[in-house]
Amino acid sequence: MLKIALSKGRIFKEILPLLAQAEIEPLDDPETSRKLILDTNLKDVKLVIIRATDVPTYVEYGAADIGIAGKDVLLEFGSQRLYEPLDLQIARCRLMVAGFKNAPTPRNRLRIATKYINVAKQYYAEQGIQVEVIKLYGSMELAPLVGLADRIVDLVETGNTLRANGLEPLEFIADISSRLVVNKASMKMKHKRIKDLIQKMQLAIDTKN
Ligand code: PRT
Ligand code: MG
Repeated sequence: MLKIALSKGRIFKEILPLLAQAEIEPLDDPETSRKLILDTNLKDVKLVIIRATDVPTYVEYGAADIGIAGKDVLLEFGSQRLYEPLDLQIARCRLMVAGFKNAPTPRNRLRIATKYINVAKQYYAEQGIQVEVIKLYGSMELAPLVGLADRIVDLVETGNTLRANGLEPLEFIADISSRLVVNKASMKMKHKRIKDLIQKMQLAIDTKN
């Protein structure tokens, strides 16, 4: 059995063609089905549908052999506990610092609101800037508008969400795309099956680009 953990939404939509190249087709649509474990055309492959931020945890503990997760999620989770053999080059965006363009320098420590607290702390530590990082779970753009934070660290694709709230991207942190991650024990125990899957997906990515 091979269990693949992934989130619904943009990652699910964009991974479908790559899965198809690996001859894997889900039998249900996670947007309409309430099932959390989806069967596929292959008896020995199941898709486990979970929150994007939970994917690395499922894979670390072997509840899924393989996961599909954004590099943003993986940077925040840490890279030591999983293998990351493949850049799927889907769901691309950038991790940025954003805020008001001409905001005055705050008197006290800069306050940063984000769901990426580890990434934000590391980014500012590397520059020797003291910041106070505030953990949020969504709608980061709101924080500067109501005076909760001076800046945010968030994903930017078109920049429309920032602009609609009077904010601008200020500093680049990282290019983001989705990655295939593998549980360390699964990589050994199911090596042939997983290597075959990676090769087929790699080929699909190369032909697409
Ligand atoms: O929604 P939920 O809380 O369940 O989880 P999630 O938001 O983490 O999941 P989802 O499906 O929204 O995103 C999954 C992954 O897609 C992320 O982890 C990223 O790796 C990737 N991705 C790519 C993005 C975007 N592009 C993106 N634009 N994830 C989120 N956004 C959001 C961004 O946070 C901001 O609110 O879209 C908005 C910005 O878009 P623009 O085009 O207005 O700049
Ligand atoms: Mg979302």
